[in-house]
Amino acid sequence: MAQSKNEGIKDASNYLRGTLLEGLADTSTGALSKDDQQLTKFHGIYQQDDRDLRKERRLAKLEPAYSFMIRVRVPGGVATSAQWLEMDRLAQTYANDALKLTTRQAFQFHGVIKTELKKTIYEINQSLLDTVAACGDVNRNVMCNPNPYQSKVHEAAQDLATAISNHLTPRTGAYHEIWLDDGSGEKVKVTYDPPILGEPEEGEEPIYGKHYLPRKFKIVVAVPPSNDVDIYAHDLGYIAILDDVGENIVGYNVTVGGGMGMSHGKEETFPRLADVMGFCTPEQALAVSEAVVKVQRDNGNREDRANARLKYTIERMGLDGFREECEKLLGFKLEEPRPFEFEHNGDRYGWVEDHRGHSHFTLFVENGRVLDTDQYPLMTGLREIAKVHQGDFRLTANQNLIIANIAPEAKAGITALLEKYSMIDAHERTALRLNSMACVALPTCGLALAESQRYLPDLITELDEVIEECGLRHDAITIRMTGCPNGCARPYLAEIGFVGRKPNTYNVYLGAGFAGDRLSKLYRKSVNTADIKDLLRPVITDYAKNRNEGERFGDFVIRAGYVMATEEGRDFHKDFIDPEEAAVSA
Ligand code: SRM
Ligand code: SF4
Repeated sequence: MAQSKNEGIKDASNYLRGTLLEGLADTSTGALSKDDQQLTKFHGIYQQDDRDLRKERRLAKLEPAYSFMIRVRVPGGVATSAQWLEMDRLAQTYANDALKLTTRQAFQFHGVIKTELKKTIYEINQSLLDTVAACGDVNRNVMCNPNPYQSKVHEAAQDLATAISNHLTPRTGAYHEIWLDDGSGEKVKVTYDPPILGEPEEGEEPIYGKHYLPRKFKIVVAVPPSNDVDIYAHDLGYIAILDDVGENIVGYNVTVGGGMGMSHGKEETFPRLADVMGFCTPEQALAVSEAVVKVQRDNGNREDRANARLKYTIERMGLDGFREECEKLLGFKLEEPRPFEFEHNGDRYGWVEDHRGHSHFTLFVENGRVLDTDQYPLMTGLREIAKVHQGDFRLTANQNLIIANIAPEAKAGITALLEKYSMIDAHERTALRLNSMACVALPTCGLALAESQRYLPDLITELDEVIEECGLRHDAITIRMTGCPNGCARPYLAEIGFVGRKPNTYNVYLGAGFAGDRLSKLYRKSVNTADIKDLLRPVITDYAKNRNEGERFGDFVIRAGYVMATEEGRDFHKDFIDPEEAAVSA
């Protein structure tokens, strides 16, 4: 099989330059060339068009309403108040007056037009955030639990996330040349601290080489018992192992080969949970990230992008074979993994105080959408807080926001603003809604088959009736929706998952682990939105009546026989209990 088209585009791009400068200068269209659209992803930019307007524009013989989505990297999700204010300003100035907090602790702007793209990227960088490698076949934003109240341990985990992010950032000068050129002609300095393993690749990219990775790559650092970052969904993960007193990180269990994406009807594609590969010390952790990236670089499938993620490389090489290749590069062996336990993958809302007396407020932001409405001026409220807040903001992997590190003397002022803008009780909702997540989908996502963030809130309102009837208001059940099977809101790790098939039609999945440690299973195919509530009512009612003490919804639906447990990603599509076949054989 020939190399995939994207490999040719990377090869010809001169380290991600392509014809981007020419394309940006062309004012005859709001779009970029097809090949350049692939390259902009490495710069954190996606060309999109407003799908709500497609038909109208076609009829009017106009080109689609092109604009760009920009993703801003925020390692570990930590942003200063100044950075928040700047993101807010850019959203009002160049984007669609809204900020999206993503499922990977990043900011997204939607609706930036081509002629404003360069200015926007330049101004993002002025705020000391950037967009390079927010997308593309490289390591993306590195995630970390945003739990500042565990300060010492968390600080070390956060430092590792930042160090990995820096170490694996592409070194091409293209980003600076295209977006940050201030006319000085200054070259970007290439440094690696610690130095890279083995011989550097030729050219401008000592780690990635000219062809970068075969596919996207995602890394996370997690501190148990919180798995709010969904470590098992990542290509590479670090599980912090603490000393006996729980105050220091003695090392990390290393996980590899997680991922969510699949395609409907293609059983050779499947979500997969990461495996625990070994244990490394904090000093070895950075080198491990480089080794894993390089083994994937050299062994990942470059012919078929649907089979190119690390999860498929590991399926092919086997975990032991993959580990051996990493160890060859590292020059040492990984130790046996240490025991650990995760308890949940959701967020905890409201106030928490740390040992220094600093307070942290976790704010429920439904589906990560920060915008003003007549009823709820959330964006204005957060702007007012950012103007006075001396601590920081932390984006969670569940699309929520922590207003973190509030000194005792500042708490009353922040509380007053939270009250004034109705944020203080944003989490006075059912636990179902508080544990919900939806991807962007329509109208911007070019891959969406159905609605997601514009629909899930309404569906939850319907399901809340059942939840209240059953007395489950305070019982957390994770519920997630995506507009297609790519899995951007990690729906296969939710106890109830909806995955779009076509407008108003979803596959329904049940039975994932509450701690994000077991994949779900298909419960019903192609359910119309009008039927979802009636489909789930008996299952939720059964759970309320017949669950064991402390039993989670995801465990119950397996025990009660609604779905079989998914033990391995490669078995994700097996054991679907087809209701029609079951009815015939009964
Ligand atoms: Fe995603 C593609 C949005 C997290 C798996 N994702 C896309 C694109 C860029 C569509 C495209 O390629 O044209 C979406 C842009 C929509 C828009 O208008 O904004 C998109 N993904 C998102 C975000 C914004 C969803 C959200 O509502 O928060 C998340 C941004 C994360 C970030 O800050 O970097 C987002 N995407 C994820 C996750 C979750 C995660 O990483 O924890 C996954 C599943 C995990 C994984 O990677 O396996 C995910 N996105 C995908 C895939 C399928 C990858 C695969 O291996 O098959 C695609 C499509 C692709 O890559 O071909 C995709
Ligand atoms: Fe788009 Fe699909 Fe990702 Fe949702 S899951 S944002 S519809 S690619």
